[in-house]
Amino acid sequence: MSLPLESLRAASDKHPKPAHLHFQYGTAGFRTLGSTLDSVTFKVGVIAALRSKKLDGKTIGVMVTASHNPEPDNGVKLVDPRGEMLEASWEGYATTLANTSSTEEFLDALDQFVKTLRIDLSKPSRVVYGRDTRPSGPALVAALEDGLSAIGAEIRDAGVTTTPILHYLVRASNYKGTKDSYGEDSSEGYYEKLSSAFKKLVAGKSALPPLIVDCANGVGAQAVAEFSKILGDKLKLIPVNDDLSTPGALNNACGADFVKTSQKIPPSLTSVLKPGQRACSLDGDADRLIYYYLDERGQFHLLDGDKIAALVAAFIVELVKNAGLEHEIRVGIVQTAYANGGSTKYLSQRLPVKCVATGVKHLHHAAEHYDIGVYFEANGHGTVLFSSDTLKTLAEHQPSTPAQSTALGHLTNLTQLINQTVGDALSDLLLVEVVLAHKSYSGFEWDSLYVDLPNRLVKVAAPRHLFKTEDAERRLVSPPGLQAKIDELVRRYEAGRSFVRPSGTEDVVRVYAEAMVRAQADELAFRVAGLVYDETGGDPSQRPAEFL
Ligand code: G16
Repeated sequence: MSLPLESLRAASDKHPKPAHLHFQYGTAGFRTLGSTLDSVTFKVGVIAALRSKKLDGKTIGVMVTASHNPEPDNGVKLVDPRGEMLEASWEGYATTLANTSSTEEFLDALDQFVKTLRIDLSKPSRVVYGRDTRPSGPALVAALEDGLSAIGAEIRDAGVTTTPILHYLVRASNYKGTKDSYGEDSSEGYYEKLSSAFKKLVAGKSALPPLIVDCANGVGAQAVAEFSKILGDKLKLIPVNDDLSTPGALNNACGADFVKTSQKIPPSLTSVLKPGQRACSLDGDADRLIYYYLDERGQFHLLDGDKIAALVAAFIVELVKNAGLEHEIRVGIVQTAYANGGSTKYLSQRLPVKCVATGVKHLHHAAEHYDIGVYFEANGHGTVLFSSDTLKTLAEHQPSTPAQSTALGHLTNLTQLINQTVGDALSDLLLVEVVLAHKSYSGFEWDSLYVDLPNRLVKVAAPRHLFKTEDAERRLVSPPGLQAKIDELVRRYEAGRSFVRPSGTEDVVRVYAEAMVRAQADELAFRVAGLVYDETGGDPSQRPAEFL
């Protein structure tokens, strides 16, 4: 069987590539201005179908989202059969195909690609896709559908949904009716699975105080509304920033990225959040979660991905021990260079900790090496993975005391509560609430697990292709000489640490710095940003004032 060249040609002609643009499958798929992504999304439809054929007709996912990015951005990423990110080698193929400049070049490259990878075109192809609430979404989904129909894929439209639900649907549909079943293959199945595990985990605990949820004016608002219906009094969620109709509202002065980066509450919460009350923010596609609270003096306290990892890991370690399984099950942590030095110190005194490059895909794969792998990026993106051996151990373990039996029950319910396909803000929220209920912690006690070093994240508008890193992105290898200048600067600050890396989702270079006191962390970040700016030939008259 050969490629349906005529239908592919006709469809491709409708989706020409903008001549001047280069596309790159980055940290989380293709991501740039939504108005430029028509040709890429069409081609992703074709690639998704070929990936499915290559994997013997397994369902592949496609999500149209730009997550935390501003509303005019959009993006498209592929989801592999177990609900994980696309296998790394295919990222390069996707980039090559996305940059073919004409229909003929695209068809030639496709033909080559099919031959090189020995894709059996007679196999079926199945693709499920969804999108977030961005205005550019419907047109991009139409382009995606053109690609899918040109190659004859079986399609399923999951509509406007969160990224984690799309990942869930991919896995649930591929493992339906098998011993690895992931739950009922529908969004209702997702809500039901998580809610039912949550209810079991908090049974007998005193009612949790209501939780304010900043939905970033994105699709997470939908998921919060659904969970509220099912959970009722078990957990009262108070949605804010749940406006899905005002243009420009998405991620604007709200959401997880705003809170983490600006280290303050969204202005819209000023009159809502009372001292001591805990609140959280999702991002635009609900795969990140950040908590926070104001103390009695009105001072802001951030409970970010590092704090979530510490809270959750300590709870799981305690349950493993109480279940009598501390010799069978090894818990480990995965972080990135953005992890606060305070958290790394705290965690590595208790557990094995590994540092990997930014991007959930890197953390996910590293976490798979542990029996239970807890991975979180500081930005609130993460989850917990239970290996198949661990699931077997939990299923077969014979507890010898009632306390062991209770702990074992909790661990088993956690395997159902946690969406193990990818970071999931709603699943993580329920997980955090379970731990807070069990430990009787308020935000204050949680925050007291360890002290964060003051830190600052700065974006520099510099040509990011000039920046290459090593050592899990902690050091620059290019531009040459810049790392030595950063090292020189860092030495002057107590507990100073700083690194520079090109973003994989925005056209910027990111600078992170931390130090013993706030003013020094800010100064170090801005000085390193200044070095980056100067190094890349920024116009001195345009140099941002804060880059000293
Ligand atoms: C994506 C990735 C995350 C990553 C973030 C920022 O998040 O899934 O793993 O931390 O981008 O990446 P970068 O610093 O390379 O721009 P999201 O929530 O935007 O999908």
